[in-house]
Amino acid sequence: DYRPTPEDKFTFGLWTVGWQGINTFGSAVRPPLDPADAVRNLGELGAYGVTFHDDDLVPPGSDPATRDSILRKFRSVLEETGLVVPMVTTNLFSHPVFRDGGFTSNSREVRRYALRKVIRNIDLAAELGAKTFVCWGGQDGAESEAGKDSRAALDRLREAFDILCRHVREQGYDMRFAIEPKPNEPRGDILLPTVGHALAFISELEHPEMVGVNPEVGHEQMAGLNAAHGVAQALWHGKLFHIDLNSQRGIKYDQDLRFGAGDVKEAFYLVDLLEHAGYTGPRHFDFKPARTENFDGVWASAEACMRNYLILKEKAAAFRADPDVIEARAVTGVEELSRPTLAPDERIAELLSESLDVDSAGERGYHVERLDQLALEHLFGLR
Ligand code: 3MF
Ligand code: MG
Ligand code: MG
Ligand code: MG
Repeated sequence: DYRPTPEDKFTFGLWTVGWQGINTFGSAVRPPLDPADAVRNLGELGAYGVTFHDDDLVPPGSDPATRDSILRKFRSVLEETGLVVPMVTTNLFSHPVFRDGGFTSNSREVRRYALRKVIRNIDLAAELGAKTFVCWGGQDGAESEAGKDSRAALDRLREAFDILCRHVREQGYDMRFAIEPKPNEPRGDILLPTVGHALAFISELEHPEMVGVNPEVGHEQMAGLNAAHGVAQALWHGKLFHIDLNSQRGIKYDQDLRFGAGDVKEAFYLVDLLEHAGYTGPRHFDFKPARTENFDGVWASAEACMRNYLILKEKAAAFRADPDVIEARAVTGVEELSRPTLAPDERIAELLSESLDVDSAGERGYHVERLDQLALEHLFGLR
């Protein structure tokens, strides 16, 4: 009956179910949600853990005594429910001080403040046992090239990650970073807009092994890209440190729809990829319960994220086990692609001595449409 259990490793950001529905034109439609209520409800629904931005849990400007009492209460509800905190992240976007960015603000003072904020939050993450620290540089971008030197911004971003990695190493924390790419919103253009840009950036760091990516399905789709392809390349590089599951319908504002509610076919192939590749990290949902909903709808949509993942996981397994699919896969040659093009001991001279009748080879049909139609029929519930 697709009831999730903690073994499924489903996690949610406090900011997801806690989203009050404030958008560009509309005010809040729901009251603030107490983090303790969020944790209890998610626990009852079968989630494994929760994640948060520093500011989601401890309101900015809280005095040390308030911070302590909030953290005490939060730890006790984690203990009571058994939920864990596998990932923590940071808010370098809400406060006006970050209007020109955090790590890449033109203001050096702001950049130094951003580093202090994140380092303190990393210490909290480590205390709570989180192994992944996600960084989304929401305001790190520009509307105009005039006021932002992109190459200098990349220098400062690299400097920031080198400093954060140094802090983690000096403290001896067991923690890795995951960069979350996004093409735009809130900035006209954001630095590291896609998974590919982030992967290239990581290779320039002092400790590239400590930094990976946190792709968000909808963010890749906002750039017109195929999210499953981006995740596949992240896996190929050994860099899928975390993932934000949600969905999106086309190239427009960041919809953060519940997982599965956007492009169902892409969600199916993404779940198939994660399960088949043996991804073991949390299945983290970063969605926004629609503004049409009251709290009943919030919990229903959180439950639906997990349910849709489990349904697609079952569909993907049934697809791969279907004898017609096995036969159709063989016809496409999808498995033949795993065979190296040159044998290990083969010389280039041997390759050059061969010939191919390109006209007859050019006539081959690969019958991918038939295989994809079988996938759709599994999705439609016909097989
Ligand atoms: C914005 C996001 C962010 C990040 C979060 C975690 C508010 O589009 O997706 O959520 O996921 O900051 O790093
Ligand atoms: Mg999003
Ligand atoms: Mg988002
Ligand atoms: Mg996200």
